[in-house]
Amino acid sequence: MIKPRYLYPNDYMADPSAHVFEGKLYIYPSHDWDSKVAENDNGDHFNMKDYQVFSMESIDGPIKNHGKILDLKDIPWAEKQLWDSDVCFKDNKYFLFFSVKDKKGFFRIGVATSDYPYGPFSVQIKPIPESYSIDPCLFKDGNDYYMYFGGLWGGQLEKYRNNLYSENNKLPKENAPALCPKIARMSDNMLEFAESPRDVLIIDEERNTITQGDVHRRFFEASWMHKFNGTYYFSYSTGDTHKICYAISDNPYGPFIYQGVILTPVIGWTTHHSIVEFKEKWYFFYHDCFPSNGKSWLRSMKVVELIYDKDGKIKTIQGSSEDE
Ligand code: FUB
Repeated sequence: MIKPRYLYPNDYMADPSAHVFEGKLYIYPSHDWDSKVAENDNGDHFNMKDYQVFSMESIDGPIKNHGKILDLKDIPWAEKQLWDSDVCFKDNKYFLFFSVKDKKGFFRIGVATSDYPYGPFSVQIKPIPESYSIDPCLFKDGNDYYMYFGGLWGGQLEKYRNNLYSENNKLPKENAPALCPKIARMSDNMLEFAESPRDVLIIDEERNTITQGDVHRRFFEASWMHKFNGTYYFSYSTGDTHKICYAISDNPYGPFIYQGVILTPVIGWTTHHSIVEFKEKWYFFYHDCFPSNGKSWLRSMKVVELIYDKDGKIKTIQGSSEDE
């Protein structure tokens, strides 16, 4: 079992989305930097402007930085804040999906394509129609590809109902059902949604919907989907309570039954992760702000092994441990 390992001490990288392509681990993080924008609840200080990609041939071997794969200035419709991204492979092409604010200040999800997992990526000139909010996660199931997405507060999800924006929309009351992350099946060419985004419902063991006031279990941001032994595992951040939790289902659309905490709070405000199988073991990629002395906008990516018990329950990982 490997201990938590910082992956790239040379620079600040966050929100690592890890995948196995061509027999190697590829990691697509957000690229943090100190833009001097003041910290606020909207996350304006996460003012990122490019992406780099990394690969590893073994989990404890060297990490290779393949350099910049996309720059904010190359996205004609975007203005600022290149947030979380994800990549998938279909029909001999790699598709990079990313969240960024458009010129009117709305988060949208864009796509860029490449022949190689390490880029360079060519960006589509418009965002995905009907896309909104942040944190795309792409998941292949059989011949279908799905996007999970959404995030509260700075991620703007609470401004939408039935996929429509209104400035008057607010967070639901504490005892009302929590706002749901979204799922949409992707079109054959991966450049559009094949259906309008639907709610991903998270319920408890008694089949009650998790409420908005249940801040230790309700969805905030950072959707991730993986499948283990035929079961769909939806994992996510609880945002202001700083946990990564998970819920399971027998269907990629859910409903998902809440199971527990994968990662306790890390040093730093945000917590964001990905889960991937590599060489018959499972790994959990995440970030924390220990190396930047707690500066929430300067995060460092890490990896640790993910362990299931015999019933498929995930063993909780301690976010801030003594040995750092
Ligand atoms: O990196 C910017 C944002 O911080 C991500 O999109 C969120 O999930 C949070 O990690």
